[in-house]
Amino acid sequence: MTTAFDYPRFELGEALTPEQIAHFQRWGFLHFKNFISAERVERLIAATRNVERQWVDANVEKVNGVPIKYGRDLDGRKIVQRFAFANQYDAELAEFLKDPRFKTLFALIGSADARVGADEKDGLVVNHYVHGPDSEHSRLGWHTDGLRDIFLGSRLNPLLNVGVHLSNLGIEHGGLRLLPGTHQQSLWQFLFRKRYFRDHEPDIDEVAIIPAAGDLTVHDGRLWHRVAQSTVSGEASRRRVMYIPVISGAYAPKHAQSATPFYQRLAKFAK
Ligand SMILES: O=C(O)CCC(=O)C(=O)O
Ligand SMILES: [Fe+2]
Repeated sequence: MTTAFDYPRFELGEALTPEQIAHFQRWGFLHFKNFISAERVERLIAATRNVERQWVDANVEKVNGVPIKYGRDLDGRKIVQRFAFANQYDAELAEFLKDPRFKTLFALIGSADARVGADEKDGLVVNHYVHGPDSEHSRLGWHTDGLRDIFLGSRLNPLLNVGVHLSNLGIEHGGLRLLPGTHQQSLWQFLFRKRYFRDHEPDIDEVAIIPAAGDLTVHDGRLWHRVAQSTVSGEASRRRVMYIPVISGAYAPKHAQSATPFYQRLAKFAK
């Protein structure tokens, strides 16, 4: 079962504090309260709906080579459950990525070329989970976000995955589960600690991230994590979270002709 490792919640100021940096270095993640207001949360959700409408209408299967995951909402309506590069389809989302506060996090990467990957990796990812009869997306197996770099044949450049949480969660709603400290591990452990995307079992050492809407989290690209399924179903299980890649290394923008990365096939097991 999930342990009650009660980790500290921080506030994001003008600069990271030594305590925040030390926590990140030791555990590989940080949780900041109240990054955006409830009103901003609503606007961002509306923006994702706008993108969803465009993609459902046009039957968009991939954006810049990255497959878009569809499912059915509780009322049977077709919805997007995993967006990639959503920022390229909505001005509000594009603007959000320019929030100067994301730059405060660059210090965690310790690399002079740290940047928000607006047109790299998967761009702005939005996950919309709902636990209902026809939802295709209610959980996600154990993985690290850095594996894709290994598959792409490049070395693992420092990578942060910055989560902006748009739903109020309790532990019963499932959600992000992290294995603290696993960002400092051997390559073997990085590759084989668990079976990528296939393993869903809770880990005795995992930590449950329980955010309120508007909170921000950061995790290291090498940290093992999963998304637990909600133990309640229906409307109460709805969970939306956006992920912003903060990356380093050679600039590698994606475009409409980009090939589908091999690791995306692994992610197919993600149910
Ligand atoms: O939904 C989440 O909180 C995490 C999703 C995730 O790990 C991913 O998309 O790589
Ligand atoms: Fe992930």
